[in-house]
Amino acid sequence: MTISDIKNAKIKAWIEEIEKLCTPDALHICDGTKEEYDTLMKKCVDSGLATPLKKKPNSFLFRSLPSDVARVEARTFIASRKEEDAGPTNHWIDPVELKKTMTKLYTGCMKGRTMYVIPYSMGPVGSPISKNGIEITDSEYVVCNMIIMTRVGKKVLDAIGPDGDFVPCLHSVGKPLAEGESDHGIWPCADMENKYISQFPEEHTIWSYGSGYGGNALLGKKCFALRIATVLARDEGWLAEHMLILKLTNPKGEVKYVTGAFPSACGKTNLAMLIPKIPGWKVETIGDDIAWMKFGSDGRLYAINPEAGFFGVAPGTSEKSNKNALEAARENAIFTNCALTEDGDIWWEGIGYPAKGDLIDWKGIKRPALPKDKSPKGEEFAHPNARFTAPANQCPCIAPEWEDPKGVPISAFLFGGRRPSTVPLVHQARDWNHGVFLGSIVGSEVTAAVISDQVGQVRRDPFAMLPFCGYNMGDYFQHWINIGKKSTADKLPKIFYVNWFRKDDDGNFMWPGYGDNSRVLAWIFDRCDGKDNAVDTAIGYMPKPGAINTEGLSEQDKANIPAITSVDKEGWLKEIKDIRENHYPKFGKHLPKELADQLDILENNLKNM
Ligand code: TSX
Ligand code: MN
Repeated sequence: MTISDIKNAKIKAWIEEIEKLCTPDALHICDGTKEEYDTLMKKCVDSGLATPLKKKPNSFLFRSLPSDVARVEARTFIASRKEEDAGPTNHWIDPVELKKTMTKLYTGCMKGRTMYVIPYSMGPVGSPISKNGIEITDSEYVVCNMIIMTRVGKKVLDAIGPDGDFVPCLHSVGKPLAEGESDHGIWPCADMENKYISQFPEEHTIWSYGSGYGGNALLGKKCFALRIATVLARDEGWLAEHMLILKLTNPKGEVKYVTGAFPSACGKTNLAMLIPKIPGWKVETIGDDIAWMKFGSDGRLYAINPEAGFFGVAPGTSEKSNKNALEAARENAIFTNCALTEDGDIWWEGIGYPAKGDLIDWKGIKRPALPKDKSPKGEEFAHPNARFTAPANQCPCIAPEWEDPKGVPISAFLFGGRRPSTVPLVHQARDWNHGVFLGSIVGSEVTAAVISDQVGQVRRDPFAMLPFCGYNMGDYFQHWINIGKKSTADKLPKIFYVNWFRKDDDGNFMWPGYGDNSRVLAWIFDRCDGKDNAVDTAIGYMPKPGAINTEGLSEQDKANIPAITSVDKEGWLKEIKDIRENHYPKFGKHLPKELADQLDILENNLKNM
């Protein structure tokens, strides 16, 4: 395509404006075809940025710089006119000041590079729940990832039409090249203090500069489908959530769809692709990261996965933890910051087998492999945030209807976190507002996987949205309360809190997790049918003794069930104190009264038990 194929005056004017500002050597309008993907990937291989993998057809390994390996929350900004609208959990910045600063950075920033224009759709093209974006970038890596992760091409320009809406997303790696200079195989990016991942919620616009990695650079994902989409969802009465989407089928062939929000390091992608342990049950994937949900005319919420691929954390992914993800990334995949084996395959810690011979680590250094699949902290061969990018339709357990433009009707929302104590295996909210309360208190134990002085403490991550809400999180809670008033209890999803991570006094996990979580999903499924499988407790509905299917569980796992399905009164009273003193006060007058009430109700229930 060329610029003359662009009939939408607003898009054309914007491209020309950015071209004038960034002064690239060339302009390329992306059509998302295989030929385009292959050409751009070859450019990456020729410039030394990508390595073709002999053992994985049409797959490539990239190594970033050590200074550009993850989302940078400290450089992520919500540029609303008023600071209060960004709220207590976001980094606010004045939009006028920010535009001045970033315009300076963008001036001439694409010298020596090609400016790519990526028309993309979040969600099936033409679905009433989908939205369109246009990303301008100077990174071939970004274009190739966007082709896997979203729907790219002329069909999107056609869907936007001559005067339709789109979210403008501007991205540059922030490394202009001098005359005749090339990257020489070095990942281009800017210094930390010049990185900006900026959302303009009032203008529905994204400006990103200085990072080429993941959510900082693939602007359809966290920046659009979450931060900007939460703002659109608030204004238009729907939900944009950091949730996986599952299809469950029981032995009778009945189907239900559930979505679930989990903080990082809880195994959300593993849950999305789970292989059930109970006979006759089937679990399929609709999405592993983001759900957009709108009310249908029947008063039910319908969800789409706005993405078309998986951008998953590689380390820890094995035949045992997630066979389906490995399968999805068998070919046509991009690997970032994984280790490279002598025979031209990738390797990472927790892949399930030791590597042989020498490995090239994520920093490009050749080192002898260890005789195990773990490495000491700081000496990993694959970066702990190394990624695979894989097309969703290559996942063996992808549900046939994953691209249905209507979306799938949702019966349940799951919330979860990594909680070694207090929070039981599963409990169900008594009503919508109680469920919103559970979402608002989501938290996860800080694991040793991140460098933090908070290891072992609970870090609150309400709705697993802490870094992804484009406006005041207190107002976001209120939006959730309001959504519950738009339908009736029989049609709204039932809300559950799950915890796969309870530990005993010796620090051993008390629940086998992984495929055995299907036992909990089955209980939830039956709850949604109103089956008499629960008891009413101080914290909500919990499994009746014997209601969790234990067929095939070990005796030890069976013996643990009473302890992880009972109410820990003292633990919950401590939890309430922490919420009252440390969590809810952050939101000030933006905290919905309904949530303060829920806290009082819970405290009363516990004191009366
Ligand atoms: O992803 C996980 N899930 C969800 C799976 C569908 N993980 C990995 C978390 C890090 C990303 C889990 N880890 C889960 C889980 O349900 N549970 C646990 C804790 C656990 C770890 C090991 C064992 C049992 C529980 N047992 C053995 O290794 C034998
Ligand atoms: Mn995510």
